Amino acid sequence: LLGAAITLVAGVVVATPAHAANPIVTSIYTADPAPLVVGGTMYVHAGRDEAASGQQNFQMREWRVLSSTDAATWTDHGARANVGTFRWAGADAWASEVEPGNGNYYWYTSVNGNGAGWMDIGVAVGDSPLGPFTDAKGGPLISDSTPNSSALNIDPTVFTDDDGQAYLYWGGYWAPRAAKLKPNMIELDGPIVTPQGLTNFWEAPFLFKRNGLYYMMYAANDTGGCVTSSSYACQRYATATSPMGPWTQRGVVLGQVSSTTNHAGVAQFNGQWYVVYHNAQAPGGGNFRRSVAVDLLYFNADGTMQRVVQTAA
Ligand code: FUB
Repeated sequence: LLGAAITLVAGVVVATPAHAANPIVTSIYTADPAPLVVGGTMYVHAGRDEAASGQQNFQMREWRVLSSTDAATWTDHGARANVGTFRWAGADAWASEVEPGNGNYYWYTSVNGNGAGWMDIGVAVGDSPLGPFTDAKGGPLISDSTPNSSALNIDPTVFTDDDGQAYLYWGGYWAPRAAKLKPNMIELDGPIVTPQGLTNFWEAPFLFKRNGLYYMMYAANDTGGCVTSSSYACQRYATATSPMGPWTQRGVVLGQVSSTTNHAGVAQFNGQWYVVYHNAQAPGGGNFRRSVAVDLLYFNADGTMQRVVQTAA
């Protein structure tokens, strides 16, 4: 465990920010983490990988909540939503993210609609980051039949700007999508658009703002040399002066991880920036038995991001 350390360097007391021994949970496999800071707690909403050893496809039926008050010691609060939360869904509790709004917490999820095609995006609502959560709409927010939504409808990220306007990004397999949300957080406000500038976008967008600049991290199935084979992805990032873009490509922030998929989120917590992502490092882990990890994230003075140093412990 790496807690906050105090070191004496040349007579100056230097506090090393806390971060976790990675992976942060090893009793189960966890994936697709999305961090959310509320007060003095960092929550991580994540899926659970239930694939058997050697199984070569995802088996995911629930979303769990992890939390920490120091980014070093983590509590697993168990499953707080699952495929059954959505009566219209049947399988595949893929990537998700929770966003506050209207005094509630909205859990945007990738889930496979029953007979409705491939993947949809659902939204559940609860009155705390831990829930309990119930279906907020009674049907998908984004479905295969949503006009102009020919992207794979996975991996929602929601960001609420300082003026209260919320933005939804999602998508997979080369096709990012974006739309505004109405104040009720469960309906689109305006058209679905294809944001420009997200080079080599594959999946897993994560939108946040720092010092007035918008940042989009995403998994890139990359031709630019950041992965050893096209089975893997790295996390690229882009910046924009508007939450709908256009986006300017800035480079790689998180290189290839030990799982083929690469899914990450960012949060500022107790004055330190963190990246939360998954890999295959837990005992018995693999591409379909992934584990959440937390590492420190640093920005340069010009707002660019330093490449993350992945730690194992
Ligand atoms: O966990 C299932 C899918 O794998 C997610 O939706 C993607 O982001 C990738 O991590």
